[in-house]
Amino acid sequence: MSEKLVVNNFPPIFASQFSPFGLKLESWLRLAGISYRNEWSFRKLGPKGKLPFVATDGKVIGDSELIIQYLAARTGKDPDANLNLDARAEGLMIRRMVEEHFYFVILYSRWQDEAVWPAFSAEVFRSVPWPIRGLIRSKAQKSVLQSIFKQGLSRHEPSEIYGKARADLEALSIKLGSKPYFLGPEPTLTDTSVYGHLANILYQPVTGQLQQEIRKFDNLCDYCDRLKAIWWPKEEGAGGSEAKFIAPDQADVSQRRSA
Ligand SMILES: N[C@@H](CCC(=O)N[C@@H](CS)C(=O)NCC(=O)O)C(=O)O
Repeated sequence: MSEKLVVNNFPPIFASQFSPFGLKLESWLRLAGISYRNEWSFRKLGPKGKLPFVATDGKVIGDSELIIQYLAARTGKDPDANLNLDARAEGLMIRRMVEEHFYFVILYSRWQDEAVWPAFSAEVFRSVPWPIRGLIRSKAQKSVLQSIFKQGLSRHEPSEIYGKARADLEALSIKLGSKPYFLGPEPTLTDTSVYGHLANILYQPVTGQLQQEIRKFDNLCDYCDRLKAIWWPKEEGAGGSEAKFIAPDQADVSQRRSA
């Protein structure tokens, strides 16, 4: 890549990248050892109308999975390179469950559950000028609530919604067992996805039922602590709070050291 990768994400809150997909992408970049710099915005929603997206090689690419596929091929840095077909299939199924189902429980727990929403929204919209803060906040909430309703999750009772989350977590806990990572002795793409979603809630200072559900699974909590210590050792939250991360194998390190 000719120029440093630019990662567009939401501004961090609670010292964390609060988009699970954004945290997945940044964690993967650290796992792969690819340098990047962040640009944070609520408004720049990328080529697919979503965050995260990246700009590199004169291209703008949206969707964490497509971005990662592109970068792995482009740089030859692919933590999944040695996985066999069975492990790849298992990883895909785990990511699909976490990203296409558990993610909606995260949305529900933050944007609809009254035990979390007031404190969560106060933090998310803190940087919006106060005369328009209320309007932006309710517009954003309306849009998220519509997406959870259209997906179907919020048509259930709260007890059913958190019951579904518990089932996802139990499945993850069983699959992880006593292994350090989901697919083997080293972390892979799938771990960045699971971490991006679980750590986002586990280390969030606003507690709520979803966090309590995660806390019931010791091996998942230990797993998040383990990955946080590798990828985000200095962060107070789940990670993604630094404006800049320079991979150790990049030339800029020498400039930083001599600065
Ligand atoms: N499949 C996408 C999902 C990205 C996604 O849903 N991003 C959310 C934030 S976590 C977003 O941009 N939402 C804004 C919107 O839908 O308007 C990925 O892997 O990047």
